[in-house]
Amino acid sequence: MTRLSGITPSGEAHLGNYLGAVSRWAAHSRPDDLYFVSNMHAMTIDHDPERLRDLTDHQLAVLVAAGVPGDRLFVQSDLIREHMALAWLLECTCTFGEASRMIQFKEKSRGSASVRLGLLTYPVLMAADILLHGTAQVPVGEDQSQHVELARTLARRFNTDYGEVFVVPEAVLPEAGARVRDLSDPSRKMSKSSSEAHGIVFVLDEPEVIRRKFARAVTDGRDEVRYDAVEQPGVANLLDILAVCRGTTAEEAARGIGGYRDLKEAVGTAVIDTLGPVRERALALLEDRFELTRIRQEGAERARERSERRLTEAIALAGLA
Ligand code: AQP
Repeated sequence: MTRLSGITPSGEAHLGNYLGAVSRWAAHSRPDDLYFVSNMHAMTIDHDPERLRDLTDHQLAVLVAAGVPGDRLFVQSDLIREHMALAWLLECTCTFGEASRMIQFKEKSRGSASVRLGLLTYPVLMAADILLHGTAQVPVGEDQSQHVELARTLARRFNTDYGEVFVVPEAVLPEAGARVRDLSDPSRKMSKSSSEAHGIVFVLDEPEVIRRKFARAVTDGRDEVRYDAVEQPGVANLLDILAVCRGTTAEEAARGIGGYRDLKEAVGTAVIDTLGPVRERALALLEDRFELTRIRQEGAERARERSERRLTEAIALAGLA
């Protein structure tokens, strides 16, 4: 029952990635699960090769430092031949209409004079990621469920037209996790690609930087610490973060906190305590190139072994061997 989840190195890992996804992957992963750094997905828009290389290592180091088991991890481009071979078989299974109907493609290409072909075909690459590894379940939010639906369609069509080879995956709701909002604008989620750096807390931020970012966090003029996501979204975001770090409910987290200054102080401290050990381990790994390379190579070997037979069979069934 393989579950597959990925993180795209489109920027540095932030508190939202950590509390909403990575810490859960570390705490609840099962032996068959796979986690990967989807660095090939970071190329659908302008990118700097050197930065992409660094961010790929950075994301891998954060995953390991957070406690995601090394034997369930790999970097997508370490299997670039495998992923691209299957992506081609699936591109020739997918219609142009299906690819161009993807909502994310429409949204991300709207108003852009020059749209990369990769932006159109990226859901097919995602289908290849899913099908190559025999994934049965893909934990995704609403924004990615259409892509999993496409992977299901392509798996069924390939199985019917050429022969049974792919597990037909299903989208499953990720375990309820914190949805962390931008500290400078709580109407939007904390995002790697946001332009307002002070609204994002990065996993590798120094403690003083974290404290400063929380001190500047947007709240409101009431100075009343209670959980109301509609009327007080900034305060609710801080309480949500505090609650996840402390393992309590947001209402419990609010108890005993007199004003916004105290709230910001408390949440800053809780986040520093939560991220501190992860930051330390990740920085140590980034210094230790030998260890990071070893983790990467072993992950790639394991993922390749697991997927090899399926890919060889699909290539043969399609008439290429
Ligand atoms: N703010 C968030 N709160 C909770 N979970 C979040 N995730 C992302 N942002 C938050 C979860 O992190 C995992 C990896 O994310 P991703 O790399 O696949 O891309 P994303 O969701 O598009 O993340 P970003 O940071 O917003 O990146 P950009 O700016 O490049 O689009 C996922 O499980 C995601 O749900």
